[in-house]
Amino acid sequence: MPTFHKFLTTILLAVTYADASSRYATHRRRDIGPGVTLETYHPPTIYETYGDGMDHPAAKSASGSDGIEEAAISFVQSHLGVDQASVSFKSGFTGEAASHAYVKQAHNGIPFANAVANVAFNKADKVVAFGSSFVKPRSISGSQPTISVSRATQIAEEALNGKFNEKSPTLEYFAKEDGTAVLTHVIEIQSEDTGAWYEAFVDAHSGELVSVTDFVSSATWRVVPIWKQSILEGLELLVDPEDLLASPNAWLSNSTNIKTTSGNNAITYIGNSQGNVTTQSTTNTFDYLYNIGGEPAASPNPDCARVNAFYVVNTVHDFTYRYGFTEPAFNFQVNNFGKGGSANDPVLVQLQSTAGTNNANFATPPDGSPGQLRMYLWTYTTPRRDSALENDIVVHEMTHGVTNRMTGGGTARCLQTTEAGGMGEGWGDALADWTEKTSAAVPDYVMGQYVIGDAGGIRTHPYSTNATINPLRYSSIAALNEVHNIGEVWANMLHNVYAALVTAHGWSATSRTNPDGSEGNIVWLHLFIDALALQPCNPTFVQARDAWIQADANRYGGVNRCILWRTFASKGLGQGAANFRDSTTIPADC
Ligand SMILES: *[C@@H]1O[C@H](CO)[C@@H](O)[C@H](O)[C@H]1NC(C)=O
Ligand SMILES: *[C@@H]1O[C@H](CO)[C@@H](O)[C@H](O)[C@H]1NC(C)=O
Ligand SMILES: *[C@@H]1O[C@H](CO)[C@@H](O)[C@H](O)[C@H]1NC(C)=O
Ligand SMILES: [Ca+2]
Ligand SMILES: [Zn+2]
Repeated sequence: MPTFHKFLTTILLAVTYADASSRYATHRRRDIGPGVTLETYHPPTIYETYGDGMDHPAAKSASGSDGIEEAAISFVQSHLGVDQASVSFKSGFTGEAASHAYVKQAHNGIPFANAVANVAFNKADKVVAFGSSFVKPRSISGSQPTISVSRATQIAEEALNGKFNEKSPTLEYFAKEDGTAVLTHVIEIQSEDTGAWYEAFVDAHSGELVSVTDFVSSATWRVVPIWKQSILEGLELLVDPEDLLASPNAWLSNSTNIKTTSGNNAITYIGNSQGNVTTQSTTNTFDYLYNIGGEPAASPNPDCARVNAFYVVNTVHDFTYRYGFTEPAFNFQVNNFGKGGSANDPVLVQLQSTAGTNNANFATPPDGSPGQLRMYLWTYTTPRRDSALENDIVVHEMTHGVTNRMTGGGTARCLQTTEAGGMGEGWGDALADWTEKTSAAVPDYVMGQYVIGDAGGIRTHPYSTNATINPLRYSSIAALNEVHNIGEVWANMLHNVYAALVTAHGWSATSRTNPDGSEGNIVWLHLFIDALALQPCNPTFVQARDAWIQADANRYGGVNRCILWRTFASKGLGQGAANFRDSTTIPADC
């Protein structure tokens, strides 16, 4: 289907980040599948209000339903200077204070999908408001389709990765951004897998997917985006950040109209009550600012903290899901949607816990029992700082859940030794490091700068490809006995593996939702997740290295084998490494 693929490539390229904000009123960009983005168009809307009201051509009585229809059509005709056949009545009703009519633009008796108008009349039968997105197309395509509904259905199913839901398709015109109007087959497509539910507009002459309506409404979150480290880099308002393949019912519970920071993957609350959540009874907009000069417990900070932690934990759920931390792989969800694994184990995210200070922890019980993430306040600064606003801390903690569940088959018993527990700390830092990349560059990475109020962060060294800046090697472990310090050795190795893979294969900006690319950052996370399930219970560094190399053999036929050996060996974890004695040896064929 050359037309289709060419089209999707074009719409992907046509969207540039820079001009996005000026297009919010007329455009919407949607990720509709792995690596596929569709930008939909809605003609500009004019809106006029008239206070006490304006007379209109059919000023008889707009209150009966026939009256509204006639009055609205004649008003639109005269106000916009269009003929009667261009206006088709859709619906209307009379309320306590006004009567409302909704019309559509039409051509040859076929309505337009995205060129509509609404007229309101007051009790004195005067027009009080008029909104319109009617268009004056420079060309209109023929009103007899030349592409069949069944062909259009195939195109829509393939593009949206779902199935036609048997709702009768309709024929409607669609006003395009280039000033033309095209005839479209309108077909509903749903996906059981992702929960997606779209209306697809397929050009009935060219077969092009022109637009979609997305019926799944989700939510808006003001958060520290996952690619930023902390609140110091600023909050942003994100719309629909969830990945519906990983979270089919989105992040919020669907059982009630009252939405809270409680959903299928996580419950985020403050204090000792799981009911102490942030609640939105009217809209799905979780929009709270943060006052950095105020204490974490002073409004609006608790709400912002709950929303950000909820967002980060769900985001980690979603992208690790894409790479294999799924229901049968022992993940954390209330409802497993019949996909295997043990259910009823969301992550309970407790913020501002008074059980401690200057730390955070994650308790991972076996699959089927909820994980417990506890975040404490940090007291190095005045006011104190809440680690819920430092994404790397939240990601680090969530990674404990991922690694404890995936190593050894969901028993949560297999990262208990000092060496394995040390790597447990390292994986968390390494995954936080991964989430914050915004280009192929691999700058030094410093954990925990915000909570401690110090650019040096909470570890002994930055993670770095420069051995002067981070001299840690496999043999360094011999002098270390604390899991976080041991973890730094592992995280720095993984930082260097990441750099080597990105150097070899490039970098993908869509790695969190598209695990199918060949870029180095995608390869790195696949090997990271795959190796967890491959490695033995309570692995050593040597065994964990072997699991990465085996993961590469399984997934990529071993194409990265020498890159992995060279990088691990550069840190002393070469072929002869044992008992914290370095080896820089690599296989002879590397
Ligand atoms: C709502 O959620 C429940 C359980 O979480 C699920 O069984 C049900 O299918 C969901 N309903 C919809 C419409 O998504
Ligand atoms: C609930 O959260 C608020 C902050 O929104 C906090 O002040 C209060 O102490 C919490 N209640 C309990 C019972 O922990
Ligand atoms: C490594 O870091 C040291 C110390 O900051 C610096 O002098 C050196 O130029 C760096 N090497 C490279 C290759 O960047
Ligand atoms: Ca589970
Ligand atoms: Zn930790």
